[in-house]
Parts: sequence; C-alpha cells; structure tokens
Amino acid sequence: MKKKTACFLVLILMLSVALVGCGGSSKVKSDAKDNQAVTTIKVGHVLAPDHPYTLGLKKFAELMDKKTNGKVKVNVFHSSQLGNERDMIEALQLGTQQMALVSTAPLASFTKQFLVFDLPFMFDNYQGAYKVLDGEIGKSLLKTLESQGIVGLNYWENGYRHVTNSKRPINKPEDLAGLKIRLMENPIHMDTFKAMGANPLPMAFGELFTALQQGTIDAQENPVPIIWTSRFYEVQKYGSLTGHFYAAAPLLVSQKFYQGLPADQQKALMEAANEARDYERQLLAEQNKDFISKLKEKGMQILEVDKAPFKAAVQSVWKQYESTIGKDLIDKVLNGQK
Ligand code: EAX
Repeated sequence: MKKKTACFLVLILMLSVALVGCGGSSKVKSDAKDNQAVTTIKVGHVLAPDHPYTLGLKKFAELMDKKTNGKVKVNVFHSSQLGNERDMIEALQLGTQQMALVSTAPLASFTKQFLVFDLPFMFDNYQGAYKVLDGEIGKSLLKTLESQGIVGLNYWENGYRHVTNSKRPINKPEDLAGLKIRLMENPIHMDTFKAMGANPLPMAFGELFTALQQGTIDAQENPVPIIWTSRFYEVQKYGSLTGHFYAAAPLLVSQKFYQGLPADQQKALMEAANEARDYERQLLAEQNKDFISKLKEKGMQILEVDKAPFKAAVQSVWKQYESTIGKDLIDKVLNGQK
C-alpha cells in the first residue's frame, strides 16, 4: 500500500513540475515582452516650467522614448528641484543624477577652458556662436569635461544676458557704480562688473527672486526669456539691453551612467540632444522677439543702449584672463565665428 502511495506522490510531483515548467516558459516570454529593461533618466535645470530649457527637455524626452522604443524614460525637473547648477554638476560626477542642463559659467570651476565663453562681448551674433559651439572648438571643450566624470553632449542656449535693476536707468557703464548685482559663480563675470564699478555678489539662481524682492540686491543679469518666465518684471523696474555675455547651455550626462548604456542608446542620446537643441534655440528666438513688449506691458522700462562704452570698460578683463585661458584659445574662438 505504502509503495503505491509513494509512486502516486512521485507521479503528482512530476506532473506539477512539468506544468510549472510550461507555465514558466510562457511566463518568461511574457516577462521578456512586458518587462523590457527600462532605463530612467533624471534631468534637472534651474529655470521656470515654461522656459525653453523645460520645453526643449520635454521634446528630448519624447525623442528618447521614440528612438529607444520606450526603453529610456526621461523625467524633467525644473526650478532647481534637483539643486543649483553646481550641485547638479557634482551629482553627475557622483552618478546620483543622470543629466543636467546648465550655463557654461559654473563649469569654469571644473575646467578652466570654459572661461573663454564667458569673456564679455565674445560672440558678435548667434550664427557666430553656433559656428564655434557646434563645431570642433566647442566639441573639444566638451571633451575636457570627461576628466571630470562628465559627458557633454552639445550646447543648448541660454542667450545674451542683459542688466535689470530696481534703482535707476542704466545707459552707460558709470550708471552701474555701487549697484549690488547678483552674478553667476564665475570669476570673469565678477571681474567684468567690478571693472564697470558695480558691487557684484555670486548667488545661485534659485535664491535670486527672493533676494531681489527683499532688496538685498538691486540688480541681476539674464536673457529676456528668463526675465519673463522667472517674473523678474515683478521686482525689477529697469532693463538695459547690454548683451554683455552670451550664455551657452551645455547638456551634460554623468559619465558613470553614460558608459553603462548600450551603444544604440548612446547614439539615441546624441541624436535626440541635437534635435531638441535646435527646437530649444528656435523657441528662444521667438521669445526674444516677443517678450520685450510683454515686459514693457508689465511696467518695465527697457532701454536699448550703445554697447561701445560697455565694451571699452571691460577690455581690461580680456587682458587679465589671457594667461589663464590661453591666447591661442581666445584667438581660435574669435576667428572661429567668422
Ligand atoms: O542656466 O544662473 C543664471 O543666471 C543662469 O541664467 C541660469 O542658471 C540658467
């Protein structure tokens, strides 16, 4: 009797193993289809939800989803949700954040060569800037970031920066005398405004609106689309279209993360970054055209200024940084625009 029971149990056991095995193989197939390995990218920046940084990164996310058949999801974090620009660059180095869109200015603390893009009045126009940034010179500078654990894909745009303040109209450099102006954390920016007699203070973008609102600073400088989307018109009465810096915005990837991607997804990143960059630049061109009248409607006094006196006042900064940046690189960028 016992022998029969034992045989019966063995039979039941064998049958159930067979059934599970079959179910398992269909389960594996359905798993393979449903659970394709999805990679998630967190990309951060400090500007407003309606700024072209955000809109361009949303386009980038759509493109990555399409180009990788849903295998790479990109989540966009605006308004310093992931920290200020320096924090995010450090997070890329650690690999705790995958991507960031920042201005070149804070990168100067990580690789000195980027200072060349921060020289006042370096780029005469957008076409010249794109020629340098999208060509060999721009690419070679992005390459210097690899020693810092960062992969620079390409340059998006922040734009020509203009001075705004709450005290008085600024028509000439002397009008900046004593003005407490917030700047990005960059030595050339600081020395440029010192050369014009201002009182510059470095500050992260996320603290800027409150500092202007509380009057702890009088002035700031940013492109028109940021003055509008970050609502600086609520706390700044005067604007002067000085265009003293052209700010490029490199799209950066954590090297630790990038090296873990398969080649096809690395290729998709580059393609999506270039398509989204062109879209972002286009949006900014439209906003630069349309937003000055909107700022005036909000009560800002926006002045066109003669740039020559401002250029003359900051010539000393070019001399001061020639040895740090290298005259050959400065000449390359100057000539590369033509
Ligand atoms: O990169 O800090 C600034 O004023 C920059 O325009 C901003 O970080 C966007």
